[in-house]
Amino acid sequence: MQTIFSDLHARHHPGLEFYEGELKHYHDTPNRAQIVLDALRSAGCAAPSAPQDFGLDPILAVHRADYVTYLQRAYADWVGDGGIPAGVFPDVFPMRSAMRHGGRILRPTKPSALAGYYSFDLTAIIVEGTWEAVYHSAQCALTAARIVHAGAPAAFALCRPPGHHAHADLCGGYCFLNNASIASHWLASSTSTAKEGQTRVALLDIDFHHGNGSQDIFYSRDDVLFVSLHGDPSRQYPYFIGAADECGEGPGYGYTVNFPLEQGVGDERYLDVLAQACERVARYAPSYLVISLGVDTYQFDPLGDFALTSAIYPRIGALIAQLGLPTVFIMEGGYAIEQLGLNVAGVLSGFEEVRPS
Ligand code: Q9C
Ligand code: ZN
Repeated sequence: MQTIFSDLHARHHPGLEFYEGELKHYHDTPNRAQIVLDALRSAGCAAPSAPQDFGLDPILAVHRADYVTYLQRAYADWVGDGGIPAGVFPDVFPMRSAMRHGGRILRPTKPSALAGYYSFDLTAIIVEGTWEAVYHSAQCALTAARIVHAGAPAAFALCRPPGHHAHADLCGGYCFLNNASIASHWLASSTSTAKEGQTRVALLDIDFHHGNGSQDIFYSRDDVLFVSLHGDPSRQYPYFIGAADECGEGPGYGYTVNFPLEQGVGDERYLDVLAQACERVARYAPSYLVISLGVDTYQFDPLGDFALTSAIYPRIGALIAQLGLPTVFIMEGGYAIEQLGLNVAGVLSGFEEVRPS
């Protein structure tokens, strides 16, 4: 299958993130993308293609315009205000009860406070090249969506930065623009293959972490089904949302499906739950399937607590392929550097064995 990749991802290279009470090395390192590329080349895959440019419109269809403007300007404004060159760090977050005052919170002008207005944690660090990187990461997702829309059985967007934690107006969890949501919305809005007026898209999130941004973006919609398997958010990042009783609201009720899982999940247990998730996708009978592909479910991932072995990844790809749907794979997390390439290539090759392109 075709891989879409932009080397402009390397413009985003924060050195530090804040967790466990200190500044530590940033987990979403630029070499993650290179490692996946190398593994795909070793597996005999075709060389990657550069993304096409869809402009800002498909991004603005998912993200708030003021947030997109913030992402574009944040670094310059921060440095202009005397901020450290290492990147933009929020120093305050809106208090929940501020929402009481007319259902909104005030938008500050101070760059460090504006960063808190548009962030939910301290791990989406904005540096000088961040906008360029996230813009092209989203274009990779859109290009892969277009390839599948044009009839390919599958395509892989090697996105970096990742996207599934980003909300319409919030960054966090190494994510700024929600690549999988942008691709899903673009496909759902495509009319050429709509059978009964509406194109349905299933977004299946298999990153270790709950896709809080994707869930929130589609929470009240029935034209995008969101299904996620993840470490239980009562125990694991991103915390606060992703429980099994979150099912969507209004017309979206029943179109959000969460499988929060216990620590130490092994291969057979994971495949059992993934089969349930796939059954829900099949029942929805979508025109397209988008996969938020994270491999931080791997047993030695520094940010996960599952116990999956590398042998599971081709089986995951095969299970997804058995749905028989046009499928867009979007790269999300995975931080066990030594096995990252093997695990990602495993999912894609497992898919291709069932559905060769
Ligand atoms: N002590 C993705 O996989 N920090 N994002 C965790 C653990 C944030 C993960 C801190 C993890 C974000 C796309
Ligand atoms: Zn993750």
